[in-house]
Amino acid sequence: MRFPDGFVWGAATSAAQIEGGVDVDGRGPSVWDAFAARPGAIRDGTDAIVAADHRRRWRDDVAVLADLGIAAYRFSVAWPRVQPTGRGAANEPGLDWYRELVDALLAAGIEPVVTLYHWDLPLALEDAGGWPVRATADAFADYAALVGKALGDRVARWCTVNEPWCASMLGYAGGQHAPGRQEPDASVAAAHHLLYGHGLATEALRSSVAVPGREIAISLNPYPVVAAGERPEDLDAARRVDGLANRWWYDALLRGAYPKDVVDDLAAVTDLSFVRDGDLAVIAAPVDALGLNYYRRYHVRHAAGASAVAEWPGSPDVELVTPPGPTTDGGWAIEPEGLTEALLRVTREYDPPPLYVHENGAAFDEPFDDQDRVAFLDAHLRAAHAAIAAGADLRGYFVWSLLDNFEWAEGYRHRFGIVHVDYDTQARTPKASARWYASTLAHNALNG
Ligand code: IFM
Repeated sequence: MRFPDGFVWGAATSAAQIEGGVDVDGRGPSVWDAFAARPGAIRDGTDAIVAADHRRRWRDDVAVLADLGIAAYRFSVAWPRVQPTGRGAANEPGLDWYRELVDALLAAGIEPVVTLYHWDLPLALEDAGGWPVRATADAFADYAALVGKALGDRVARWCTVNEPWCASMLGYAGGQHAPGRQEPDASVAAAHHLLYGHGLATEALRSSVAVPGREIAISLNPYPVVAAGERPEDLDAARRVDGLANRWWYDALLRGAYPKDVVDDLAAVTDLSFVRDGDLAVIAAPVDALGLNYYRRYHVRHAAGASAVAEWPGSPDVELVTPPGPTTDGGWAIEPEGLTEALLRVTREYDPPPLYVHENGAAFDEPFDDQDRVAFLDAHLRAAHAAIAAGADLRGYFVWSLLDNFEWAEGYRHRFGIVHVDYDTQARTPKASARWYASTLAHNALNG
């Protein structure tokens, strides 16, 4: 089962989940530092002050990537390392480290893929209102320009924002992610400003990235939605969740308008008065690629009041259910065919730019011989292959994640890495899945 020539095989991480080194380079505090310090916010009571200690051990991690033959490494830049308060001149020691990391990757023949925002908002910007405030999007554009200027002579592939649905809805509506606010109206403003910030950052990167083959993308996390019931209200619950999880983002980015039914649903919590003339044109300025992060489908039914305080602003009566069948350690149903569906849905309904799976992986607590992860990755790569065969212009796949890491509100309970991290010694040990992935990408093909 061969993949197209030139298919990009990668691995992904994010700054807040692996770097640690919060006291190095003059880095400022992020919303996740503050959130993790709140009693009860992180399930196992941990924080990301050390995480996988990547800020200090990054050379080892580049060596691991090289040893596995991974062609592209998608990592994120920590905004508070570049601008400790989220504004003002660049903090050069922070940028210098990212320059060093990029140079080491390039020297090892590994292509860097730089994500600008993977949820670690500088705390000072949250204190000034956070993503619900328009000024945060303007600040993000300034930050994008600084990073673009520093790395734009050596990095071709960029991602502006990772999973804006999570950053807005989990952070400002459900509150299970930083900054932990439960304000439905603010979550929608955050969603809009994350998209607007993406558009502004795309403009900034276009003028600063000079490497041939420049590719600017955003990474979304689509969830194919299945109605768990046949009542009209179950179908309506599925429509609502599909609207907020998927169509809100696709429609804005690829059609330049928010979907009317979702706007109507949201009228219960917001009048969208923060959307200004011209914003949607900025948001919908063409990107060169679209990243999709796939983990699972959503199975949804109507249940009165089930989501009164949750990540579905304007829809207090939707409930997510787990279908029968195998799950990952996090309880997420394993449904590889959902990846085919996600890739084909965007292909058929939106005429998107070239696609990448920017993240796909699973939590399994199998320290070294992680056969469940091998089976998961194999099944999902087959699903990706099926989508290509059916017409999706999929150009690459990034496994989530290179390393075991800080899984946000779950702390260190869930291990997503193909490389095991011993958090006592910080030793890295490639798991069976890492060897399997190395062999797969070396052949550019799956067996049979
Ligand atoms: O760990 C996260 C990542 O930060 C964003 N996408 C989903 C992953 C697994 O939950």
